[in-house]
Amino acid sequence: QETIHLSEYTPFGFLIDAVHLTFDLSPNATRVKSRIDFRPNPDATDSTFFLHGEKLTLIEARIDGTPVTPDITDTGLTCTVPDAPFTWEAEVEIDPANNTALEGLYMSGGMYCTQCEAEGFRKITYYPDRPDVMATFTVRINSNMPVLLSNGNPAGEGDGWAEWHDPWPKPAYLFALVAGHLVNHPDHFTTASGREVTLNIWVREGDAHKCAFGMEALKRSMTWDEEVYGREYDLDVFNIVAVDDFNMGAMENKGLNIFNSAAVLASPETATDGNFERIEAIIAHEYFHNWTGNRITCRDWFQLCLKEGLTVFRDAQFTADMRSAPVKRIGDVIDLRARQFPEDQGPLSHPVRPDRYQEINNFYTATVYEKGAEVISMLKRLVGDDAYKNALDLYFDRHDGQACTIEDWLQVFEDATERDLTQFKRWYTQSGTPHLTVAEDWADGTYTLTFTQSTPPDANQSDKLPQVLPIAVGLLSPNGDETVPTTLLEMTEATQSFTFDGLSSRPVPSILRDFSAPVVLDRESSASEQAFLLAHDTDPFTRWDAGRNLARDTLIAMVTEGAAPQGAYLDGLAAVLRDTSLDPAYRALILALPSASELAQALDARGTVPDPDAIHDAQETLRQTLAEKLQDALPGLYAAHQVDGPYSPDAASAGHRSLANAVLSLITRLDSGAQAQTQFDGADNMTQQLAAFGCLLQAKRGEDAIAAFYDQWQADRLVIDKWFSMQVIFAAPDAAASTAAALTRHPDFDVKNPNRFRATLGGLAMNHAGFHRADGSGYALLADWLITLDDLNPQTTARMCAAFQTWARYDEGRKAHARAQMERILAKPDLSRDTSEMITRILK
Ligand code: B3K
Ligand code: ZN
Repeated sequence: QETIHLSEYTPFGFLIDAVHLTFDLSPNATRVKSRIDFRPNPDATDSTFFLHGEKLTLIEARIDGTPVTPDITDTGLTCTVPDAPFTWEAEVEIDPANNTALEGLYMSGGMYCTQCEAEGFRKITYYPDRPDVMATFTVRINSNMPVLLSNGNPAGEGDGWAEWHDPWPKPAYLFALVAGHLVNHPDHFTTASGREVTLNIWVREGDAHKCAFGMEALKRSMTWDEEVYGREYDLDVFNIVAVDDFNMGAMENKGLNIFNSAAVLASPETATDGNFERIEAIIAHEYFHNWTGNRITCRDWFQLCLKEGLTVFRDAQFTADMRSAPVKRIGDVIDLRARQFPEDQGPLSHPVRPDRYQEINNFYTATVYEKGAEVISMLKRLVGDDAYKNALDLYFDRHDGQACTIEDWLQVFEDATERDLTQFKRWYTQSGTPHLTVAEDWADGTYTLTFTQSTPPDANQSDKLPQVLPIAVGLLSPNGDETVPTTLLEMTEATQSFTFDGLSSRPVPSILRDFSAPVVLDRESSASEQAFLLAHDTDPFTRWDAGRNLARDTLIAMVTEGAAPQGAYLDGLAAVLRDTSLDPAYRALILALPSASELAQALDARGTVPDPDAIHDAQETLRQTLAEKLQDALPGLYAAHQVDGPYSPDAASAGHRSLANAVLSLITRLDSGAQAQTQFDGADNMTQQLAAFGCLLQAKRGEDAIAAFYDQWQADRLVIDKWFSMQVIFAAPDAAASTAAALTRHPDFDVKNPNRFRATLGGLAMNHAGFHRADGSGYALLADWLITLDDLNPQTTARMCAAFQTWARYDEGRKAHARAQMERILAKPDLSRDTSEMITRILK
């Protein structure tokens, strides 16, 4: 396999003035005609005329009207061209109906749609398919489909055709085309400077009632980007299309965002509070890309975090503003620890800006996205809000219309703040999660914190250098008052001390407030101190984290020493639950236990081989103990947080439901599911129905609910995805693989639909003790299906290989099973580049 290196970047030998495309759509034989005006690039040294192209049948090619015969390989063509401006014309034929990889032009449920990022455009026509080649596109679509869409503004339409023109130069990865029998949910928006924008969400006829929330979220996003970043929309129309078969959440194509239907469609009956929140965030994310991604794009794919880290950071700010900032922050940290930490600390570790890849689709990772966003959050914390705003204004000003690098981005901050960011840049180039240890000293009213940072070596760097760490700290006095409010310490050395003078008593430190840096805080602290912070900390994040640490430590003691659940944790939790001054959503977060994989990671970090069954048992025991301990309070809490009236997905209502449903899950351990059955039978929204469904499955009395749920929702693909995943996620460890296997034989299982595949096999990977079954049955089932899917859809196959990334932390027996299954995958004939790269890296 060929490895591509960041250090080998060279500019393309030609610039493009304009691209004209004509599509004659037909399921098995779509013709694509291109007319592209090239001219030599004065900044380039290599003038080879190479156009990417894959799975294309070339019908004819011309240069300045004269037929030419290019040299064609599997990856593209080369051709001799004039040393002066010239016009390239080509006609190719492609087969969208058989495109199961869902990359390039493909069909989903009878409609045509595209996915070009990162390198899908080369499956549509011959083109320099790289993000630093930007051009204006004019697109004509010939088809008898009633709705014909592409990027930019409408430029004419008639019977069987439509034309679109996008005035903003863009790379090919932002190209999109849609043609289908669609209905629209229309609206409009007036920008701050008075541009009238037509908004549409396009869906299949039966989904028209699921668009209203997405549209409101879009308008909120447009307003927010004007108010907070001063960024206006720049076309006359903004279209969103919902597609059932899609490899990821959504795609920010210029003026024509294409969404996985699961990431845009929502109604109270069919979508949960969590779905609504996620939809709002994804709509915002894709919309925000219009500036951070589209107007300013990436020079090459190594710079992916330039647009993704920044846009994730922006969508997190948006959600924090729309909803509860602490709840959003805690949710993001849970996600970071669950997805990014294992990646950064395992065989798939790579820098936020990787420096090599075989298949770029394998680098749309939690590290690039979520750690990339953490890096921007740290930068903002270090320079301050005003300087951040000035830097962003300068960034938009200086680089509008360009394809940029991380160096450009950091230069903007250096120029706007006069800070030297040489050391900070390591966050982009050095992989791994720093571990931070803390020593304390107290003498004569002076309290000293000494931090030591270290990052374990990995395949990317054998010697890790100290990072710049913004460490937000507050100090509490023993009576619970805050004596030193949040202070930002800037750590740059491997070991560094910070002192606080004039204190009357030895304080209790609250360290890493708001999770100010993406590190592992290895601080030995007593249960009583954690309980103190859980009771008194003024920072919502560290307060929650104190509870989390207590839960983790008690679970670890249960697993390793057979200890009983710790009183400090149970008492602390009971107090939080009763504290009605706290936001219900926040209380629900404190009630949740660390996940099994987080515990496995914590055990591994302590040098103990994690036993998935023991972890599962400890979690079950702790939940049962909690339920019994809180027995008297539970019915009252459940009743107090029922939300009356018609369903609304707002954060406050959702918070009440999330607390009530966390309580319901405890009640289920005491009443064997009686209350859950009542809630399931009477639910008028999916949040309530699904929570009750989960309780019934957990109580092993789900049979009737499984049948009833299916009967009710069999016509709704998105709800049936939930039906598939819930049964696997809630299966007992010894039944998870067989449940998943049985579901793959269900008539509604569709290997070609990524949502259904992920619901079933991804559900298995989420069932920790079920996937990591000692007999290897979980690994074997996943491997069977990855081998089947690889021929059809390499991207989704490769992404799901990550389920194996933690394999080396388990015992020899499990390791042998995992290795054997990965070797079986590697041995599959014609294994895709995507899957081969993933498994090879994981096995290293
Ligand atoms: N930019 C797309 C992701 C494309 C993934 C290609 N494998 C969605 C997003 O991040 O907004
Ligand atoms: Zn993105």
